[in-house]
Amino acid sequence: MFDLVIKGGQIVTATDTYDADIGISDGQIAALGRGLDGQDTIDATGKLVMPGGIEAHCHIAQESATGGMTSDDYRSGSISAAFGGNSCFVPFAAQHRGMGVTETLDLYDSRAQGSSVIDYGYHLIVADPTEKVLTEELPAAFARGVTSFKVFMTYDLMRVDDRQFLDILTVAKTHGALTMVHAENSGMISWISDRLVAAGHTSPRYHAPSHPALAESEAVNRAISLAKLVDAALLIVHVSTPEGAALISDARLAGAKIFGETCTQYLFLTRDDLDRPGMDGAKFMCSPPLRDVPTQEALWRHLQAGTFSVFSSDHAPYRFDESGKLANGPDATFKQIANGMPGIGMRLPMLFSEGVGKGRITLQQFVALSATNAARLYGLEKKGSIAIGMDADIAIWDPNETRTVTVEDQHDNMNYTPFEGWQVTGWPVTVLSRGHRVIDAGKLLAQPGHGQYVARAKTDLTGYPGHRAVELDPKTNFGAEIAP
Ligand code: DUC
Ligand code: ZN
Ligand code: ZN
Repeated sequence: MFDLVIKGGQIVTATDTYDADIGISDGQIAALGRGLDGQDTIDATGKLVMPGGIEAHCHIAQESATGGMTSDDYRSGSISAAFGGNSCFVPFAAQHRGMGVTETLDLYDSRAQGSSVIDYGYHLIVADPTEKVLTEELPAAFARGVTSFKVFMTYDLMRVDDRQFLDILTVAKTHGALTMVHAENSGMISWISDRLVAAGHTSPRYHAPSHPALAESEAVNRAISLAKLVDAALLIVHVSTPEGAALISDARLAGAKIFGETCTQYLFLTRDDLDRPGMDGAKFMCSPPLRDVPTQEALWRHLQAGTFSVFSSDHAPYRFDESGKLANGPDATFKQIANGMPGIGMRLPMLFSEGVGKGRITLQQFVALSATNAARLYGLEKKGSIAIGMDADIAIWDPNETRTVTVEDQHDNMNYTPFEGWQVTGWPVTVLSRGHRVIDAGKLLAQPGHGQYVARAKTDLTGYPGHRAVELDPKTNFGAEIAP
């Protein structure tokens, strides 16, 4: 007799589709079979039973370097994620200059503990790689289960230079952590932005030309080169251009430990959305910016071909009012408007409807992109699949439910969704976290605090031969041991 049995559904994993019941005890999957009985039962007849989504790129209770706070905290952000089919998420914990890493993680612990309805971890943003950070605090973060570190190549208050980037890659490599990078060329962006503003081109639509595709591809190429120099693992986040994606694909083909991520908005929105009347374009400002339809098609090809291991929302919620997008007034220039848009609740319904529903990806690819790949890459050892011994983090989808997207359906703290009015088919109707119903039939059933911190393991790099620069290899550099 199990605590809970999910009966009659079609189970989908990253490799298989099969009919079976799932027996759950003590929050874990205890059996897969037929005719299982439990103290409690969920009838999943006609439904798809999949691993709960893992949202691996979102900004929750995070202040920017200039002080603006995201509108979602761990309560509202996790609730919105859960309504969108997720049972785990990994937001960022952002170090700002002058802050320690341990202090940063303690701060985010205080924001997350007792608030989240789903399990969570953090990626650490490193903006101030002092000697203490490199030698003491990053290893301590890793030991605490924070096994991924993000760096920025742009934003004056956040970015690291190439040498600092190499230091972080090297420490990450030593411990088995994964470095993540926001890859855009800072000088190109500030040079164009200043010229646009000086010429009076200040409205939100000029955010697109201020962040040219070349700024992304130059930085992606440089980031990959730095990672290859020290043979470290690197994930390029929120890739928005075919050129950036092709660089990642080439590096992967060459065996380098390079990974890529793209996001919902780059597949479904374009720079024309930035050109909406008045300040409405501000709702669609994110960095890198939205591109065009040919770019969307190229990014779909890369998603299908496996260039992108992860597909994320990059939920960075700033309300369309003076608390968020309009904090610098109704006439702010595009340079003064917060970058980011919400989407944690729409990542999976959009990918399911437009991906699986329109024959662009298989159900298996959907599961891989929604949960399994992120679990493996980010060391969430008990999550991301339906197998005996895994956490019972499960999303049950009605593949036929059709909805028109509204902001009310997002259950976040936002006053808009960039996907308003889209028709989607396929909806997560029940979401379980460690066997506990978080969402069922449109209702929130978990309390804030149900979600627990998950210490993550290191990335499995099996199958990546890597790349040893001859200049760093003692066999070919006259015996100099200068990097691990
Ligand atoms: N980078 C992100 O990852 N999200 C929002 C804005 C940004 O620059
Ligand atoms: Zn970024
Ligand atoms: Zn982001």
